[in-house]
Amino acid sequence: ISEIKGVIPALLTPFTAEEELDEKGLRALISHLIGEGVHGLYLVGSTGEGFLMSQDERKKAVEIAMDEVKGRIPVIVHVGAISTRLSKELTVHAYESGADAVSSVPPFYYKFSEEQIIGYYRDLAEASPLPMIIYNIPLAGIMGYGTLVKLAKIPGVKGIKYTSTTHFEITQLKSDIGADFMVYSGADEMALSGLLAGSDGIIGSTYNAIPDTFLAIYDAFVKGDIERANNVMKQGVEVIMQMLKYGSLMSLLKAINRWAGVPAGYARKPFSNFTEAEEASIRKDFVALKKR
Ligand code: NAY
Repeated sequence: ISEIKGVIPALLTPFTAEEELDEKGLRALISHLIGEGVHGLYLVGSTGEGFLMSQDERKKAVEIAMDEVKGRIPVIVHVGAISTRLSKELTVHAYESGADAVSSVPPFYYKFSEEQIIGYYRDLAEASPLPMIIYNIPLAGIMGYGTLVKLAKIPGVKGIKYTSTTHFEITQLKSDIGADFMVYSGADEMALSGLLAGSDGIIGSTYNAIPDTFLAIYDAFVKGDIERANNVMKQGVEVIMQMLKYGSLMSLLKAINRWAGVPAGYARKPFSNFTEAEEASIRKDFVALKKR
């Protein structure tokens, strides 16, 4: 798992305007991002609208992606579902499809106990030889530090995608669990902070649209040029804050790709897509932002 590091887009899943999984779009987006130089991909997570897809669609998206990537960069597959049984099926499928790691949010909605959550991860870790990356994100209910430490000690659990802003816990995890426990920082607007706290990589939604920004931050960080990293981060924060204004991030990230000639499609309902007039006006906002 130590080779999975750097800038890792939480890949969008392109759907057609009729909401069908868009194989051509998915392939085009992947080949575009690999061309931009990203270091890995995180499939069917929150950004990938995984929870809006059927089991079969999730599997199909993974198969298409693995075929398009062809081993060029590592792939992490998000296998989270509320039911252990469903998540295990996706885990085994990810393994058989050649993924490099799996990742999962904790089971949510029913307020499962800590014991049940630990049992969930243990079952998934045992379901395949793949390293499991736990996924702490407010959308599924943030797990406390004590729980994270217990989870990190489960055999097969090799890392965490840390999508919370309390970055001192990244530093703590690295010293409490060990330097080889992989940490991926998931708050795009805090990418540099995450790296400074000790993260091995950064996984995020906006990397689908502005991978160059994060590749520049990562490159400067690795070379020790923190001033340059910080300057690029500042510009990135401005763009991300603009992106969050329209209330439908996945639709926006897909639209930005379409404007650049990458057919990333549309988001699935209940997410809303923009009308042509809305897109034209949003596009102007971004052109204005670029000129500043
Ligand atoms: C995933 O699984 O798709 C992610 O990694 C998504 C992480 C995102 N966090 C949330 C809460 O949605 O990329 C971030 C987020 O969109 C970004 O930081 C902008 O706020």
